[in-house]
Amino acid sequence: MKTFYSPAHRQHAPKEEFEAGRLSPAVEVPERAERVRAEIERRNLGPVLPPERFGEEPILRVHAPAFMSFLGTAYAEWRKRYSNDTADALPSAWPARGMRFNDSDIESRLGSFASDTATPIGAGTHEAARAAVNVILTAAQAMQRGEPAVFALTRPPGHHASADVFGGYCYFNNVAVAAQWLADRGLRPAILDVDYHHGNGTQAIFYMRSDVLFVSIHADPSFAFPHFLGFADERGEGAGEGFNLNLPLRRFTDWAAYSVALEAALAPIQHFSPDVLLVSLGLDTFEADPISHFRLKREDYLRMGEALAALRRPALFAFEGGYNLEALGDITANVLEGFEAA
Ligand code: OKP
Ligand code: ZN
Repeated sequence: MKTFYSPAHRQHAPKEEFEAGRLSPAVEVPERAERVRAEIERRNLGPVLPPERFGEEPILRVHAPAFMSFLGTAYAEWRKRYSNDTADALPSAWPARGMRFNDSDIESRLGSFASDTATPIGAGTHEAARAAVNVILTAAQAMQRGEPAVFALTRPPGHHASADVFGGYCYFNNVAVAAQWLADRGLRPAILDVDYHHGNGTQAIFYMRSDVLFVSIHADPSFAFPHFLGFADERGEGAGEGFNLNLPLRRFTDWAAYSVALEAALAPIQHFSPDVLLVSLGLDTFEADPISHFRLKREDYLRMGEALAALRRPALFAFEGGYNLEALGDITANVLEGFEAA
């Protein structure tokens, strides 16, 4: 299987996030993607290829123009405001209930476009996020040209970003941009999100639509991030009713329970009959993930790949979360290898 990868991701190297009442070391770090690339090379899973450049247009099919230009200039504006300070841009105030919308300065823009305090914007964040989109669009183009399966090693991740909100370590929604790009070319995409956290951004982008199916298996938002979306009763709206499926699971879910949910997710996907399955491949369901609470083991990721292959559909895998640096390469490659072996 071909892997698409750009070293530009390294330009996004957050040091800290504000979380659980304190500044703590960032977990969404460059080493994540480097570990995965190293393991793909070590196992000879296939060529690792650079992205082509796609420009802004495919991003603007999903993201709002004001959001797009905000991400382009946010860090420069932040530096101008706090010129003697080298810290990354992080919001500290939001237009909560009862307040007015305002986006006249960088502080109000950060509060208007951000959903959390864990998603810093640094000097190279925009460049890296744009490269991730180019990586997944190059992968989508390979699918359009008949590739049966590809891996987009996207970093930063994307599934928490909506049309005009960034957060949860995500800036542009890589998978949503790719799904839209494929739909614009007459292909029928379905998205399966297996990250530990609900893909609230992807859900929001396609919630009113019947042309893109979104299915997500994740930790129940009644105890897990993103807290405010991802419940089982969210089934889509208007034309999109019935085209959104959430399968929230309890803490400490292991493969026995997870595989039941996975089968429940695959049935509607098979029924939708997609031309391309996009997998938001988060690896933070692993038993030793430092920020998550499921209990999948290394070999379970082989089974996951095999289960996805049973759909007999072309598949685009896109890297999302997963924070155990030591295991990350192994469990990611296991999914891809399980898929190819089946
Ligand atoms: C991004 B991805 C938990 C705080 C979580 C943000 C998590 C973002 C996950 N106490 N903070 O879906 O892996
Ligand atoms: Zn996650």
